Amino acid sequence: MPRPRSTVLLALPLALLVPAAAVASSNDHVEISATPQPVEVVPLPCFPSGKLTLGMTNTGRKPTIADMHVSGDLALTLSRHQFSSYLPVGQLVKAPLEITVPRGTAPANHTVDLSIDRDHLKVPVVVQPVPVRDNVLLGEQAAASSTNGDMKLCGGVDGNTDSEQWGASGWHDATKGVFPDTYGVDLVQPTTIRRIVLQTLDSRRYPAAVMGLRDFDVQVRATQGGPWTTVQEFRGNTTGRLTVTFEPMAVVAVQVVVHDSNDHGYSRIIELEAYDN
Ligand SMILES: [Ca+2]
Repeated sequence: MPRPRSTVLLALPLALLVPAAAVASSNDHVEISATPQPVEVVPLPCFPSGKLTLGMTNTGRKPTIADMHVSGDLALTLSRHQFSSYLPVGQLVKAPLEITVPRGTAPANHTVDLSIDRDHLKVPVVVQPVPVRDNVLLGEQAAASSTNGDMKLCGGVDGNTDSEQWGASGWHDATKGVFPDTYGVDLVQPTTIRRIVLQTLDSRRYPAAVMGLRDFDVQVRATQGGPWTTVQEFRGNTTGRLTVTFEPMAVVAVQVVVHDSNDHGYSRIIELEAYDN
C-alpha cells in the first residue's frame, strides 16, 4: 500500500525541494581574477596606488552566488575582506579593492589572498619607496570642508591635472550654492615652497569661465593649527590654471578658500600643487 503523499515529501532531501531555477549551491565553477598584478602601493595617504580590481566569473551552467574571502599580510590595510555576489553564467563581476600601507612602510613584497572555498589566488603586492616629488603636495593628506559623494577627497592631489578626467580625478564640495568651501593639504613637516599652482575645472564641455572657481583665496600656514596667511586673492577668475609665486617660505599646510564659483554651485578643483622652484 502506497504511503500518503505528505510522508513522501517529508522524506525527500531538502535540496530536491528547491525549484529547478534556483542558483547552484557549489562554487566549483567560479574563476577568481585580479588586475593589475603585481599591484603597487606607495606609502603616502593620497598617492594613487594600491587599486586592485577583483573579479569572479561563473564558468558553470547555472547562476550561482559566490563569497570571495579577501585577506592580506599584516602590513597591508584592505578596504574590504569579502566580495559576495550573484553570478550569472559566463559574466565577469567586478569589485574594487584598495590596499594602503602607513607612511614610513619599508619597500617590500607582500601578498593578498583571494579565496572561494578551497580555491585561492595569491596576488603579489609591491610596496614602493616614496618617489622623489617636485610637487611637494603630491599624494599628501588632503583636507576639505566637505566632499561630494561622487568625488574623492584625494582627487586634488593625485597628480592628474586633466579636466577631461574630472570625474575620476577631481574634487568638489557637497554644499551646493553654499560658500565658503575649503580644500587643502597637510604636510607632515615644514616644507619650503615658493610657488603654488591651482587647476580648477576647465574642460571642453565645462570651461573655467562657466564651471571653475571664481572668487577664492590661496593660503598657507607655518605651523599646525596656526594662523593662515593669504598669499593671493582671486576675484572674478575665468582661467583654468593659475600660478601664485612668493618669497620662499616654510609651510605645513596649503589651502584654497572658495567664496564663489562661476556657476554659483560647487567649488571644483582638479589639482593643487606647490613647488620650491
Ligand atoms: Ca587630480
